[in-house]
This record gives sequence, C-alpha cells and structure tokens, in this order.
Amino acid sequence: MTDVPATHPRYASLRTRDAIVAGVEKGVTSIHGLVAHGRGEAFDYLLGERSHDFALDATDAAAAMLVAAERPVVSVNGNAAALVPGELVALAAAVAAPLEVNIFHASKERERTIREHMEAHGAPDVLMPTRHAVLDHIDSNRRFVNPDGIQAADVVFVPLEDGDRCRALVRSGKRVITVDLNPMSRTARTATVTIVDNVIRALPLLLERVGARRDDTGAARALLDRYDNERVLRAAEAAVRTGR
Ligand code: PTJ
Repeated sequence: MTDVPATHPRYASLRTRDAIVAGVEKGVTSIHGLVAHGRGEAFDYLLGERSHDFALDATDAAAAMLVAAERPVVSVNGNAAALVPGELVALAAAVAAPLEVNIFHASKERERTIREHMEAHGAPDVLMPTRHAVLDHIDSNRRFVNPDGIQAADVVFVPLEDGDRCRALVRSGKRVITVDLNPMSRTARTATVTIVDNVIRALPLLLERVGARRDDTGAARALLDRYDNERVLRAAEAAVRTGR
C-alpha cells in the first residue's frame, strides 16, 4: 500500500486506487478493471469528486426500487468487490437480496476468489453463475447467471456495468439500477435508475436511504412513479460539461 499522508489533497482518490490495486493483487479484480477505474476517476474529477443532487435523487429512487422489489439481486463484479465489499453485503442483507457473482472478463478462478472475498466480508451465501441458466440478448460471459438469482430477479443492482448486459437485463424485463460515473455510457443510458456517482460514495448513501424507506413500500412506489432517469442523466451530463 502506498504511504499517503492523510493531509494529501488527493488522499481519498489515492486510497481508492490502492483498493483497486489490492483487488488485482488478490485476484478479485481483473487487470482491465484498472483501466475502467481510471475512466471512472476522470469523470469523478470533472464532477468535483462529490455526490451531486442528481445522484442523491437517483439514490433515493434506487432505494425505493429495492425496497419495493419482489426478488431483488445484488450483482458483484471485480471492481465493486474490491471497492465496496462490506457495503454490498450490508445492502443485500438490508433488502433481503442474494449477492451473485457476475463478471465480464471470464475466469472461473476469479469468480471463486470473489465469492471467498465476499464471504470474508460477511456474506452468508453468494450465488454463482451456472451453465444452465443463460440470459437472452447477450453473448459475453455475463450471460451465465444463477436460476435463483439474476434469472428470477425483477430488480438487479449492477454497479460498474458493461452496456451489453445492462441492455440484456432490461430487454429481459428486469429493472436495472446502476452506479456509473459516466452519464454518457450505454449502461447509464439503458438502466432504469442511474446513480452518477463514485461507488465509494454511492453505497453508503444508498444504505442510508434503504434504511429510511424500508418501512413504507407505498411511498417508495409513489416516488418511483414520479422518478425521471432522463432528467437525472441530463443534469449529470451538464455537470460534467460545465464543471458545476
Ligand atoms: O470484473 P469484471 O470482469 O466484470 O470487469 C469489471 C469492469 C468494470 C472492468 C467491466 O465491467 C468493464 O470493463 O466495465 P467498463 O465497460 O469499462 O465500464 C465501467 C464503467 O464504470 C465506466 O463507465 C466507468 O466510468 C465507471 N466507473 C469506473 N470506476 C467507477 C465507475 N463508476 C462508479 N464508481 C467507480 N469507482
């Protein structure tokens, strides 16, 4: 781990880099995950590395969608597992959703390592992709899912996603919540709810909102009726372009 003094102006960003590098070293994160992280960092820099109002609105809608869901699932890839493992475990427990490993860069060994990593962070059970449940409308490794998890889900939480699977999930009739710092990505534009924020900041905020919404699914549904993801994306893109 890099010896970064807490007073360093880029302390939080550098510690997050360390977490991704540690993920690669442990075999949790794909080497490609470093590149994806760098892209995210660039957008975060343009967004001032803070959670904007459009992110908070989307986070509230995501919480509402998760508490109102019949069969929610929390999907885990190598970057999310490295950056927010404990928060993903807490989120899954808070909305009674299984965690399911689903990765783009195919590797049986990495799938197992991610499962063990999540278990080490307190996950009681982690669903794995199978060969007998296959998502339609997609050809990558992400098509292999679990029959008791993503295949049967009505709402799937997919932080740091690739656009193809997001589209396939939506075309399969599922509602998709994503966290993506790039409001122009295919994932951001295809998801039902897009939280344009760093997953590091978004997960604690989402957990807090789930706690606040848990006891009132009627209010959660009413909020979802009013929610407009297009408006959120327009505001996020404007923030990236203008720096405000
Ligand atoms: O573990 P795997 O094999 O499933 O691979 C995971 C990655 C993320 C490497 C894979 O899904 C991938 O290649 O994703 P993309 O297509 O590069 O997209 C990642 C998106 O996440 C980009 O739009 C980035 O801007 C965004 N992103 C990166 N880091 C963060 C982020 N969004 C939120 N928080 C971050 N920390």
